Amino acid sequence: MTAQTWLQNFLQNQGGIAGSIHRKEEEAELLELVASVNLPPPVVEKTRHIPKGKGMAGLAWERNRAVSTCNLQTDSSGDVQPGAKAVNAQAAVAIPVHDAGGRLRAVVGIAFAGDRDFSEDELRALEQLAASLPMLLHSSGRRVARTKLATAVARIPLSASDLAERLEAGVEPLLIAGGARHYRAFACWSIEYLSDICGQVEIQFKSSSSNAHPDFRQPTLAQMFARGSAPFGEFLRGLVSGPAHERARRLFTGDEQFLLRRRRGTETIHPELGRLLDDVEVPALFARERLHTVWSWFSGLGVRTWLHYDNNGCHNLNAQITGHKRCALYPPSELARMHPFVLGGDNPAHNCSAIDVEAPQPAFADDLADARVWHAEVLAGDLLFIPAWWFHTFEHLGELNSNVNFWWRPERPQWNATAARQALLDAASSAELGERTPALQAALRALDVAAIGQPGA
Ligand SMILES: O=C(O)CCC(=O)C(=O)O
Ligand SMILES: [Fe+2]
Repeated sequence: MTAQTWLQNFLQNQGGIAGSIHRKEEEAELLELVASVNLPPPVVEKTRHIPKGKGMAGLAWERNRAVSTCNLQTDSSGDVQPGAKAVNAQAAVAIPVHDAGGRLRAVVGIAFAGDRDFSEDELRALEQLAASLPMLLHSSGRRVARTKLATAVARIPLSASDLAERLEAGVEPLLIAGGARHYRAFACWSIEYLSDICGQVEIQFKSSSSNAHPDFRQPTLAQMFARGSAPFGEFLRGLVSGPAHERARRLFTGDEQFLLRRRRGTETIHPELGRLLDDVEVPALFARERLHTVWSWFSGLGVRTWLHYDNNGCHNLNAQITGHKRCALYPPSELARMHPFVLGGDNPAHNCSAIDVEAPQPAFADDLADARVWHAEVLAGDLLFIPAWWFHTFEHLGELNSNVNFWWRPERPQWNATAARQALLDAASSAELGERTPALQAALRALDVAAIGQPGA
């Protein structure tokens, strides 16, 4: 079980509506956020690291006992940080969690709907319940190593002097804070505006049986890759109306309709949706000749894009125009732990992982938890840089999420496990292999399995 799952269960059992886990390393001077439920992004940002004595969690550490408030919104004790008001809840408790040796290991936060006073007995009961957590965080050396591997993607300004070089090098993801705020799209994209300019355009969109896109939870390829069609304006209105689970079932991406493509020096702009390009700007962070493809993305609350790498070998700048997304990114060296669908298998989406990150299958859960991961909260106006070959998956958290992303070919293509494996796939698909006999399928599969390698090798 991960800390996130533990927290979800804890909230459910205690009737909490929002919560957090901050971990404390043995010698650390700060608490570090390792799991959260229903915290608005600015609160996540502000509470990523908490010093002793600051806010309810910092005070729970300092006082070594649970700290509670009857109402976060109206608290006047001084124990609650003003920023905590952004959490949509009232009563709250910060619970210190100790290991068997009595050392503080974590602080668990839980918030409830409505005012509530907590008796000493209730607080002790919560402490006892929360005490099952340190086993998760520190039950073995392996777990300790595992939870240390999460990195917050660095937020940097568009004006950072060496930005273009850092992107070209593609060593790690970056969040260019406010890097798309100057786009006209940032100021004016709304359902009304988009419907005015492109509302009649007939589009196709992904139509999932769940919130996952593609929906690899389904048994057949037809269900995994199902599509619907509608005029663009009608599609957009559907994203923000109707029951919550319905809103997450639809996703429009450039798979359905690209905005711009540049191939061998010639740019092709989509005759109808290409109009959207007038409201954005191709980033000046790479040479225009290197531009490969521009896509737009539109979705409602709750969509999950499945864990995958972009198989075009391009660097990617993804501009968040409206809404916001939470993203996890895994470096190409983690290929084996990502368990991509193998060549010669039933699933043709070879750049996608077999892992359902929202409910990891037992066979994959340890590898997913062991993989080094970068996390980013992408807010409207931000530009997220996804280096070539990095795996990524997004949770869509705004009411209307709209993005435009720009892929360009790196000047010096990188060679890593994922790039090498994709080269094998590309060679296999361009080779004239004739009819694929079972023996040939098995051989291709063996090659791909060898290229993917073993976790941790
Ligand atoms: O926005 C998303 O959910 C996915 C974005 C993505 O996969 C990409 O930009 O390559
Ligand atoms: Fe992608």
